[in-house]
Amino acid sequence: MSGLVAGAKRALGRGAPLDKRVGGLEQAVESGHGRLDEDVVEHASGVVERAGARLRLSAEHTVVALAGATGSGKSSTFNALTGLDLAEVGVRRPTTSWVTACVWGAGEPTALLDWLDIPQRHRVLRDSMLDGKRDSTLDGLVLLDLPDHDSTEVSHHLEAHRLIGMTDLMVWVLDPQKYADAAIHDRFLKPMATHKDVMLVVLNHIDEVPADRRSAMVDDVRRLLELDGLAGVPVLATSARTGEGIAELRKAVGKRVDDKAAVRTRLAGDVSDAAARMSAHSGDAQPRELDTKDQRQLVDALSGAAGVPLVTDAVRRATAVRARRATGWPLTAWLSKFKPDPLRRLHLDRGTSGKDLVAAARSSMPTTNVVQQARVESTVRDLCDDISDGLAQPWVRSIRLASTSRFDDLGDRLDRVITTTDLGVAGTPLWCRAVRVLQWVLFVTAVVGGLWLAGLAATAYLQMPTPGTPDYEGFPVPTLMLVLGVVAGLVLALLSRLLISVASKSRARRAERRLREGVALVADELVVTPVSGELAAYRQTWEGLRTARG
Ligand SMILES: Nc1nc2c(ncn2[C@@H]2O[C@H](COP(=O)(O)OP(=O)(O)OP(=O)(O)O)[C@@H](O)[C@H]2O)c(=O)[nH]1
Ligand SMILES: [Mg+2]
Repeated sequence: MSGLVAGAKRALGRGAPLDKRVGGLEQAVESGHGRLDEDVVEHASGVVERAGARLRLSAEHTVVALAGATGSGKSSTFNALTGLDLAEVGVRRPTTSWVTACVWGAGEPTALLDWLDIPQRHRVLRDSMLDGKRDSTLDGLVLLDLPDHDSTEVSHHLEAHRLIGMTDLMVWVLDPQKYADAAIHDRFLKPMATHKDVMLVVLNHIDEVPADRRSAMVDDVRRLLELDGLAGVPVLATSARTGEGIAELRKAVGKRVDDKAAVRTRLAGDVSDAAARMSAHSGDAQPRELDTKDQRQLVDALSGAAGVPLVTDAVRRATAVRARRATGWPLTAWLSKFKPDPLRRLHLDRGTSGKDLVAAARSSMPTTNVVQQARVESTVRDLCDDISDGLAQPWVRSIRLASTSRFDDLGDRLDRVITTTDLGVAGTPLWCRAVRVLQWVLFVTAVVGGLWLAGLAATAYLQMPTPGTPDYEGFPVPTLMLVLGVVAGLVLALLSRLLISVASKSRARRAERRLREGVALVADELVVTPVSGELAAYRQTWEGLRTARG
């Protein structure tokens, strides 16, 4: 496999293109912001920013940093690789305070060096120092001599740390005395486990190690690296003083510079790292949505709390009372006038209420009821518990927060639904009016029949000649009128009762439907939308992190 192909494969990480992975991480940062731990999001956001910036800068250059403890020989190795005596090598420790950059190849990658924040006076163009004797094998290399990371000088490790975060390839310079120091392994090498493809390790000062112990020491370095999760990272034994191993190091660096994959591989490692950190915090449970069953349950509970069943029942009873009054036998209908109207009692007897009715309804509706309010809260809490089951704590918290954020408005808004919804109870049904006309016709017939009979009785009582009474099929007409008028009226009243029961139930259902629609709108605005917003943010984060992980 050619170096180029291998490099390209490494750059692609586990398959997804790097730009897409950075985009995924950016999406996760955006949706996780304010919801997940600030440090974790901040770290990922830094990676997105850095990756974006580095990808816009020169892809022709590979930034390689020499990092390590003070005295390990970074500056000496820098000089050995450049073939120039550029970096200050000192006896007094720490020596290097400022980073120096040496660029191989024609021209200075100014934007890249600016981005790395390397001062002008610390930039060296190697070709310009060699009087035209160009060595093109390392063209594109930007070699950095870093200050030590274990310094007593805080500014040194800040600078080293900053640049370690920005370079494409890291060469860790160890020395025989300090190569096993826990400080470097715990603070620097272990956290770099995802970056082993962009790392080289150098065991310098090898000339100071007796020849028979050298390979055992290199093996020991490898063993420690394996424990750090860095198995496979090349380890080279060098002596910056005698030049031993420097040619091999130059070759190893040159190969990485040549295949130009380090930039993307390093960034892919950063993205993987940040995505893994965020995933550990954000969790990996499947995203979910509020389904219609959840929403129905919520509307049920809110309707109950708002008093919808109470109002619905009042609508049913009021319709029945009014219809009975309209269709009953005129005598009993008149008597039922004295029965109270359930809707009027709830101040909901009109379609839409005036101000006074709103005020009255507020005091009479049960939303102020502590038990109902508790029911609403526990339903919303149960809904949240259900929906966030299996999600990581930050999301459980954000969903709960979102679901209760508008609780204060809930009571008022539900009250408004009850008092402003047109319940559709104005006027009695048309058929009732027809029945009423018929009832009156029958009533008048009975009365006329009754009066007629009374007249006949009176003339008979007064021994006056009785006028002839017409008959129908052998039955006297006034008797028929009285009996049929009363009987038909009562039968009609009874039949109407059946119809009333159906009609009042249907009106109650219509009122309930309208009220529930109103409650559903409130539930949607105050609970469903905020909770769905959090669930959508979780999905965005989850999907973004999946893309970022590649
Ligand atoms: N014997 C031997 N001495 C070396 C080797 N490399 C560096 N030295 C010496 O070790 C001392 C420190 O070397 P530097 O190159 O300044 O080390 P450094 O890592 O840059 O140190 P800081 O800049 O302080 O972080 C100097 O006296 C070098 O001459 C080596 O391979 N063998
Ligand atoms: Mg130095």
